[in-house]
Amino acid sequence: MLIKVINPNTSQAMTGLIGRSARAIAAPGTSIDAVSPAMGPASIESHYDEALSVPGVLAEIISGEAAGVDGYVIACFGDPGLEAAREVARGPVAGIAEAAMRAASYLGRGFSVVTTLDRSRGRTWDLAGHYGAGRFCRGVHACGIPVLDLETDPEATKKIVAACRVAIEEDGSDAVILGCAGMTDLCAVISAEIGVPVVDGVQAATLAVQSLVAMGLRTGSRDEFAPPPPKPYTGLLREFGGTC
Ligand code: 5HY
Repeated sequence: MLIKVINPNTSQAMTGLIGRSARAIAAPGTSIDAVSPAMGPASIESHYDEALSVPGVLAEIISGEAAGVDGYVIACFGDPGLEAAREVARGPVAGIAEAAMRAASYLGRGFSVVTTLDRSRGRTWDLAGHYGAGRFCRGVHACGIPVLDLETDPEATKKIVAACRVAIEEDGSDAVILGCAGMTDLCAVISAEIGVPVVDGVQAATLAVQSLVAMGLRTGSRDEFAPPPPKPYTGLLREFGGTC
C-alpha cells in the first residue's frame, strides 16, 4: 500500500519530520511518500496562506493519481483543499485536523486543541463544527509560537506544555490535540508531562487512510465528490484545466 503524505507548506524540514512520524506508525507493507508541493507558502498561518496552499496540494494529488497512490494525508491542521482532493483522488483522503478530532472523540467527553497562533483558532473552531465534533471540542488555545519557530525555538516544548496545562484546567477536557503538523513528534513527551492523552493528527490520519484502504473503501463519487467537470483554466492555473 502506498500512502502519500502531503505537507501543504514548503518547509522541507517539517516534511521530513512529518514523514518520520507517519512511517513510525504505518504497518509493515505500507509505504509512505512524504512531500511538499513545488509551489506554496513556507508556512500556513492565515486564510491567505491556506488558500494559496491549495493548488500545490491538488498538484500533488494529481501526480499521485498518475503514480498509483492508494490514499492521501493532508498534513496541515487547516485541512486545506480536503474536499477538492476527494473529488480528484480515487483513494481515501484524510486531513490531520479531522482525523485528530475523530480520534480524540473516542477518548472521553471532550478534548481541547492547542495550536500555534491565536489567529489560527477561528479556523479550528470552524472545522470542529464542520466535522460534527463541535460538542466534543471544549476549547481551542494557542501557544503563541509561529509554525517555523517550532523547529528552532529551544523553549517550544515548554511553551506548548504550559498551554496544554491551561487548556485542561480551563476546559476540563479528557484529551488534548496538538494543532499543528510541526508538533507531530511531541505527543509522548507532552502526554507524560500533563498526564492526559495527547493526539497527533499526522499519525491519526495515516492510520485512518491505511484502515480505509485495507477495507477497500474510498470517497463516494456518486454525486458531490464525483470528478470535477473538465474545463479550461487560464493563467498560472492553466495546467489544472481538464486534468481530472
Ligand atoms: C500546520 N500551519 O499544521 C498549520 C498549523 C497552523 O504550516 N502547518 C502549517 O498554525 O494552522
